[in-house]
Amino acid sequence: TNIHLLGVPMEEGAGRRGCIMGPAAYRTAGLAEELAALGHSVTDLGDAQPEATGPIETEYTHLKFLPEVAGWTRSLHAHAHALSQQDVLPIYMGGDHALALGTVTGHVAAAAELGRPQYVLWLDAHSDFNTPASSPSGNIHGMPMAFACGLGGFPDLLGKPLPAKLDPTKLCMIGLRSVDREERDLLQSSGVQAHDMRAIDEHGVARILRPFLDEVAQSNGLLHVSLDVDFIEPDIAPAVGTTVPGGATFREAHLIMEMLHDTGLVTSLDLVELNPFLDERGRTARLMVDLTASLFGRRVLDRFTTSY
Ligand code: DIR
Ligand code: MN
Ligand code: MN
Ligand code: MN
Repeated sequence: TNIHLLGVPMEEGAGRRGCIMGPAAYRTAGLAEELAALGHSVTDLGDAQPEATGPIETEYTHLKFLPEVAGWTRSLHAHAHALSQQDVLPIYMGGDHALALGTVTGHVAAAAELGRPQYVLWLDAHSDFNTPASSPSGNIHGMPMAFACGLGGFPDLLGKPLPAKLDPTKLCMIGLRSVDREERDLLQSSGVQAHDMRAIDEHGVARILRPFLDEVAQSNGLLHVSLDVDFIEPDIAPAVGTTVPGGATFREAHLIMEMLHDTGLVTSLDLVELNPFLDERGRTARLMVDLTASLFGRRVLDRFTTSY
């Protein structure tokens, strides 16, 4: 695979500072080298820059860093759209989860032009499905999927109308354990395929993920994966501003990545919310690199001779 890494040093969507250091931490942890060692061709495009914007109008005065987030959204939307027209697999090294305002909408727009369905797998403790009206915090990283699905009330973040909306029924979320009250109603009425941690407890990740991957394959879909550090249990992934106990275990997270690799369906990837300022000697950055390596083919044994 021809992998292109794009750094996204943004932190204005999150409630605390530090995600700006994420891309540097992934480089220090050896993301490019690990992927190259698996036989992939890897190009580091360096860091994206936000576009300059004027003030952004809104009636929702609690929205934080609106011009900064809008500048990133416009820039990343254009990057994602352009990258999806090359024969490459982009990895967006965040940066907070507001980066998905641009990456997901850019890939959805490009997929619509191709006439192929765009699917999104959202691995996160949070559904990030708030609108400006429902958000209790005003932190825009809690809103990107509502924006991508075209829900109302958003200011002009993109500088133009959404070229295409993400179909919420093609959005699968796994790992949920912190959803705000109004956000839950929006999520459920939109028809998102939402799976909370209890679903993992009761059924295991494989039984949850398999039907979604089958659906993507059968419809010849494109698949964007968005991996938030807080999807993982904070005991093993402490470097995130919004830890929530009861997250995915080491093996649950790796199994998802291994299954994704086996299908060959993934076409783009966000790595988000890593806050190196909160890390323990690079431990979380290394775990994120290892999970990405599993998604790109690292395994302990070749399994083609054994069926279970
Ligand atoms: C909360 C927290 N639902 C909010 N969201 C996120 O502020 O909207 N935390 N994404 O990481
Ligand atoms: Mn998130
Ligand atoms: Mn989260
Ligand atoms: Mn978040």
